[in-house]
Amino acid sequence: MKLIKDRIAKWSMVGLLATFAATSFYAPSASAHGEKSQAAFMRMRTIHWYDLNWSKEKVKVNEEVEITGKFHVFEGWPETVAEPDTAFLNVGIPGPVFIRKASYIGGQLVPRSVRLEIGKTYDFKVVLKARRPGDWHVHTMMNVEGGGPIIGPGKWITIEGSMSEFKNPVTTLTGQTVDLETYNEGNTYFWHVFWYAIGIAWVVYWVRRPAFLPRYLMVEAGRANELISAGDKKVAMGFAAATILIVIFAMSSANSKYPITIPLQAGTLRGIQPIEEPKATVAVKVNDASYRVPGRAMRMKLTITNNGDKPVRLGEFYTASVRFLDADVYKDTTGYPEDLLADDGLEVSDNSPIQPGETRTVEVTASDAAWEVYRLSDIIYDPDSRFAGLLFFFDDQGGRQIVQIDAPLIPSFM
Ligand SMILES: [Cu+2]
Repeated sequence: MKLIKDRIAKWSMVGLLATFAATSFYAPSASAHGEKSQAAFMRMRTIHWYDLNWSKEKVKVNEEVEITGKFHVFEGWPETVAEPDTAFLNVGIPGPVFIRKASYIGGQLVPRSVRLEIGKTYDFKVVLKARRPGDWHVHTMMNVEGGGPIIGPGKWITIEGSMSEFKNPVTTLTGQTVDLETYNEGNTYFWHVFWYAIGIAWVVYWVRRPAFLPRYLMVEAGRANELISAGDKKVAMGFAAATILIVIFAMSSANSKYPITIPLQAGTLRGIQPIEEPKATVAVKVNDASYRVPGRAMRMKLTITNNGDKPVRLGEFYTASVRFLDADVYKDTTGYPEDLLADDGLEVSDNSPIQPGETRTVEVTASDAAWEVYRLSDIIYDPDSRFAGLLFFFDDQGGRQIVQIDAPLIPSFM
């Protein structure tokens, strides 16, 4: 019996060690940072990011990268996400590996929160300046007050160089140029150390004498007054007076060194200009849409009517950052993140040009590993099985039409 116990103990120890070893060697490189775990239907039905462009994939410290693109605030915004009355255009990076030099929506600088309108499309630009060397997965994202972070597609950008070279100069309206990376650092240190030292000095003054037991007994014996001498009272007054004097003197000297200061600038920006995408002359009706469980594809039956004057073909279906393209019609040249781009993931039963005036019903299949990797397949766990996305149609002259679709998405198990 004892032998068996020993064996169990020994093997559990071995198992424990093996687990430790395995977990310490297992270091997956995270390629998505938060969005995968969010509800699939929310990612499909909140903000549609498109026409994204990254000016560079590799930069040196102090160099700038510009991310531009458009986003559409989906009409069927989910109930559980507060409307984007107060939203903030952010970037999703692990701390300030880049700093944000500027960000714009509709050409307006947006350092503060903005009010976005449901159903509208906006263009944006974010200018980042490289700070910390490494490979970083950079997302554009929108923070919605009462709703949470809405994460756009992430792209890997490499920064080379050394962080010690990083500079962040800014010229104030008082005419001096400072480096925000280090500005006021010494001053902050000085005052914190100074006051901390005074606090310590006060404590040390008292604990030179026995601190606890003898004092406790004296108080118990009703002789508390003898614990504080006249000299102690003078020292206490000295500390109190010095503290008040130093605060007043330091404050007035700070005021004379920095005579012009302003309060923090804040407040939501209203009246952000949306863009007008030309009204699509293609009309699409989603007859039904489904996805296999388990599986990596969704299928939909679309009735497409071309009301324009040029023949068009379906080139792309976008949903939740994932782009499914029909390689015969359209190729991406923007360097869209590989794991989100299905170069030839869109299959249309008949994708010959749809002539002006023609109506055609087609079976469309969007399939790619991304459907599973980015857990859009997890819509099976969502309380609202509806999807939304954008369809991009192209005519033979390179003209593009964007049609938004939105319909229930029904699972099929057999
Ligand atoms: Cu990421």
